[in-house]
Amino acid sequence: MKIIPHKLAAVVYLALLLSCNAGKNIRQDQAAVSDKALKDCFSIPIGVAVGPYNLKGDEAAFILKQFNSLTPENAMKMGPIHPRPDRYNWRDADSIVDFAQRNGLRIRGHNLCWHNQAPGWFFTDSSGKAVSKEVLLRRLREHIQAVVGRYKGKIYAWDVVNEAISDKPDEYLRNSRWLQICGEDYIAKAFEYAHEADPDALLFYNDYNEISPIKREKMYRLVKGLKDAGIPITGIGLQGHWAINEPSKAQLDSTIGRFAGLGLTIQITELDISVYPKEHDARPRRPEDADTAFTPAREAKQAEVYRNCFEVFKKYRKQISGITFWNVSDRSSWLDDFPVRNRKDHPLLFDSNLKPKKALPAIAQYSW
Ligand code: HAH
Repeated sequence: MKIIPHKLAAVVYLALLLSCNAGKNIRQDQAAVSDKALKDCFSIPIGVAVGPYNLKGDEAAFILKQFNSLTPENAMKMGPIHPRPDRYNWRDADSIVDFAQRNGLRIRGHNLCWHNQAPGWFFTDSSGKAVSKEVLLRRLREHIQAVVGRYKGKIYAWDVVNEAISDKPDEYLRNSRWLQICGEDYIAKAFEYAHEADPDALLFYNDYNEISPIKREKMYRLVKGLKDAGIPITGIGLQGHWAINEPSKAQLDSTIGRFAGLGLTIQITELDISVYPKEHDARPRRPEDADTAFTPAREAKQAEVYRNCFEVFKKYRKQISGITFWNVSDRSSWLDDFPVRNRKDHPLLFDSNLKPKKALPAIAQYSW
């Protein structure tokens, strides 16, 4: 067959045009996924942990675009908000609540009873001796009444008790001042006081390392015990402080699956994925800790862990009623100082310039 040059040119031109257009459509689809705000990818509240410093400048507008729920990272913890018996420090908490209210975001309160960041005065009398169970529970009730009462109707969910379970395999509850003085009653009491102060708020037990089968069973025992005893617990908070090497899909599936049948709602309350293999305790610096670059290999691995998590979250979408990220972007994260001080981490969906990382489209494909 004789090929006529200008006909060949036309065919080549047409083929090129078609393939370019096909490419353009794919690129447009990808852009559509990653341009879409995070909160608009999911039909449940998508939150972020903040301090007042996040609510100004470029981060304020960014938060409003990407998230529709706020958790005060520190401002409502016992120490910061109630530093002395006769003094509440409302300033930071109020500023976060005002920002959320002005802009129509929900608020998850964090937290009402914890062994950490709890001021020493709670547990001691004026001579420094440990107080009685009765005094400690009275102080807890007054504290919860004041904090929950102040934000009644504005905070839709509270982490009532945080991290009460021991990390030691053979120990059930953490050997905290709360446990030492009150026995395990303080946990149920905290829920009762919170319910009394705001009967409409959702009330959560919140903890970490939930993917460990041993800790998970202890959490199950605790929340099931509370529920069966008629204590007003409505949800379980899985913190979700994970890392480049965990969780596997199977680990996460069996974790969420374990809690799914309890008749409690589940929220992922503090999600981040460290680029360093998981370590649970603070430790001194080692030479390899100097290697903090966010390499393409780390980015790809992290995106895969995020992807796996959201694939499993989607499977349990009927049980999961909220997901909160623990900090706004890689500009600043609590993991920059934990478990190793001053080791830069990159655990979030957005980089230090607030630009989406590979993890964002990786999770957006599991929108619901
Ligand atoms: C969380 N603990 C706390 O709930 C939160 O209030 C704080 O701001 C940061 C993290 C997590 C945690 C852990 O994953 C391992 C050891 C201790 C604490």
